Amino acid sequence: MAPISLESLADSPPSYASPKLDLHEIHDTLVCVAHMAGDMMRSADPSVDSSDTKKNSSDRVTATDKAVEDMIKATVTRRYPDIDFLGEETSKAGQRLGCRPTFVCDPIDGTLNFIHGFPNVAVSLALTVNRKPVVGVVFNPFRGDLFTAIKGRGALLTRSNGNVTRLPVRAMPEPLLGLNDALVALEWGSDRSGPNWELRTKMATKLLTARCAGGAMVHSIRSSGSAALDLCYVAAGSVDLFWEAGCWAWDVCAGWIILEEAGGLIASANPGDWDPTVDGRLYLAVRGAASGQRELVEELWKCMGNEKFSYSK
Ligand code: LIP
Repeated sequence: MAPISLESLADSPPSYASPKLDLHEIHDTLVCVAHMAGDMMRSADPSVDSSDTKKNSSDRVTATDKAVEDMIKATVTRRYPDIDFLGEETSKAGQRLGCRPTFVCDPIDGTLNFIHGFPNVAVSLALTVNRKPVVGVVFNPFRGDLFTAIKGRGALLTRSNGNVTRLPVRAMPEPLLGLNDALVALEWGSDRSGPNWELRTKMATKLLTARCAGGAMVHSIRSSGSAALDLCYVAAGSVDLFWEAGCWAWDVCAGWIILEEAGGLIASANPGDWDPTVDGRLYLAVRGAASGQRELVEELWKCMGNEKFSYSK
């Protein structure tokens, strides 16, 4: 199939007119759009001062978040007018992900990193059908890492030099031996008080604490500031587990299919649920491995005791 050019995306009439979705073509379009978004991010000059706050001082948005989403929405809805669109910056309060084919977009995942110049930032684009992701594209323009997946076709990492690696990076990933041997990703979110915050901080302490003092003594914790990239790092196999609650479908949708296609598993951040939804705001992702995936989930759930996160959807 001929690659899609930027010019054809800007000018072409809608190409989607039947219920049959060409996932490869949609994938190529999303890759193209992700590069356009990356150019906008790289040429922006964001700062803490020029960003706006949303819910509080740690929940921020920039003019670039909005401009990138406007560009993405205009481009994909012109080309695929029959596909719905759900984006972080343009969604209405309470808007739910439906069963119809839907583009799910986070124009800049890692906005705090973006405004501080910390180069762990990505545009995250997915197509969902029946509320499940079937195409995912996560692109970090500052590192040049492009993570992609199509359902049933595996997951790839394309580097800025053009090298393409099938995920996970290790063809034979090591077995998972338990939390004590794991590198764990978790994020802090912007809600910094209340029961969810207490559970998050208590768990961080428990995961890090020595086993002789009642903890799990994980190798360490990483907080990259982008849930989309965290999922990609688990897909790559460079992080063993990602435990996160409170973020939204646009943060996780693309990374979810990339992780699944790399042999990873997603359970709920709350104990007992092996079948979470992309908009359920509760995620526990484990890398691909020949053994130990479910045991690692059970071990983390056990660390939570009787406590659970509680979020409205
Ligand atoms: C952010 C996430 C981050 C999470 C934040 C927020 P944004 O997305 O990716 O990992 O901790 O709560 O949702 O706001 O930068 O698109």
